[in-house]
Amino acid sequence: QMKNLPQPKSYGPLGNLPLIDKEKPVQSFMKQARELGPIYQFHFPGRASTFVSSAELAAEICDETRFDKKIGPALQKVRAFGGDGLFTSGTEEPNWKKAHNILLPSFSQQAMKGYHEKMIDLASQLVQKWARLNPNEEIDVPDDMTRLTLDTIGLCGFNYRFNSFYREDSHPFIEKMVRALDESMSQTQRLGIQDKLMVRSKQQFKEDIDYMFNLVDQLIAERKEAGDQGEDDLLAHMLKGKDPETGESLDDENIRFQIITFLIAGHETTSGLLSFAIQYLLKHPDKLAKAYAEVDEVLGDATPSFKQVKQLKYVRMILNEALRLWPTAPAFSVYAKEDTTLAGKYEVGKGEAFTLLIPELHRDKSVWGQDAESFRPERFEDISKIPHHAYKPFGNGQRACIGQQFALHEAVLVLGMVLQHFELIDHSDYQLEVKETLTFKPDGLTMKVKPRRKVQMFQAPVAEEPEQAPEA
Ligand code: FDE
Repeated sequence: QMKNLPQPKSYGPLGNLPLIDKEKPVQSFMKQARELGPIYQFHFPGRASTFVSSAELAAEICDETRFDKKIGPALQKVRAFGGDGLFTSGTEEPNWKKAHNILLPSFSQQAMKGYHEKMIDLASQLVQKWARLNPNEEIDVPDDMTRLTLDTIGLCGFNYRFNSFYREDSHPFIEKMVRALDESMSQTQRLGIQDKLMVRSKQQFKEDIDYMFNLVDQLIAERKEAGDQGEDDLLAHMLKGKDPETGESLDDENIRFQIITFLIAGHETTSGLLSFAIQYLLKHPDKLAKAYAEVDEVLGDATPSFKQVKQLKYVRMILNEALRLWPTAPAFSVYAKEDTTLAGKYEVGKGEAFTLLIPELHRDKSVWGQDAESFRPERFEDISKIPHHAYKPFGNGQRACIGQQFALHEAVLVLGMVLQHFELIDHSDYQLEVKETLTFKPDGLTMKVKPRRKVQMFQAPVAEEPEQAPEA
């Protein structure tokens, strides 16, 4: 392992563990980066992690000829339910490449056109819900965004309706999934012996995973039973698709892992993204005004078309900037494929791993400027000016987010429709607190809204049609 790297204060056999806020591990690592610099080592009992956070070092570890994605301890735990699905499999595992090849066409621009109408379906459920609130009612922003994004990936991916807007509480799948993610995060921070004693948590973990498996297996079974009805969703592609390289298709167990992966990856992160964007708009009335102007000009009263979503440039810039300050998937890890040198000065042995702290990279003043901490969507006016390895909210290279276009199309469409219909009100003078469940969310963010225009609903005819005289 690398020597002579900065390290925080050590506590005997516990190493640096006591420095972690258990509820906010990534934010604890971010804090250490600010004190220790762009590369440092953090010691857990029995293992160490090396964190990097500058644009210079990010460019190095994003070189795919020398580094590849590492399934670190946290992702290892998530494998209990993500298995060898896309997110939690190593690049060298046969199912990674196979699934990657089979699923890539499901995320092309062409495929987005097919999802557009379904995305509108769910976005209108959100708009209608908010339009029917009484003036004094509060909106729990992350809650409603989670309803929306879960339902969207459910419908676009598997033609399944979670119908989250018709439930008081979240769908049971969410409760179990959040608890399972939480447990995998906690397991990585417990000492071996502590972890063995957590019998109840382990039992719960198993029950939660069983529930997820059952729901998903049922979905697969129902689709198989119904036979091919010409669906053009992820599930259809998984069941029918063949890897052009090997001619093989995915087996049932792997399809189960992929579905769970897409349900998790496809909604937590996008829901956080929309929530952070709203948080920043509540705090920046000038940017909000600019966004209203764009939405009114591009959309007017119309339901957004696919093309109009592409024209909402400023809304997209707002989302890019929210992802810069709070990338909702905040870190990823790589390992060295061979012995190598980092930035000309750090000797790295084969197999050694690095974790990139994306929010710190996104605040590197040497590339983002002195105002790196402020919310300024205008930075994204000209994407070509953003240094290539300074912005990684969707990860890197072949292991980057396959759902990027999906998430952005959905988020632009939803934020566009929200701004089209509502004035956003920061009724409680919200102060940002970031909650972690492997992903980031603004904790406890609520707002109130006032309608800006009439929301389309069923409308009673103004007067009865006069009876028509029978034709002669
Ligand atoms: C992926 C991803 C990533 C990378 C990670 C690592 O490297 O480890 C990241 C960073 C991300 N992703 C991010 C994000 C953000 C957002 C908003 C999102 N994301 C969204 C989404 C949606 C969907 C559906 C998704 N997403 C999905 C996904 C997947 C499947 C993956 C894996 C890929 C591979 O192949 O590896 C990802 N994602 Fe994401």
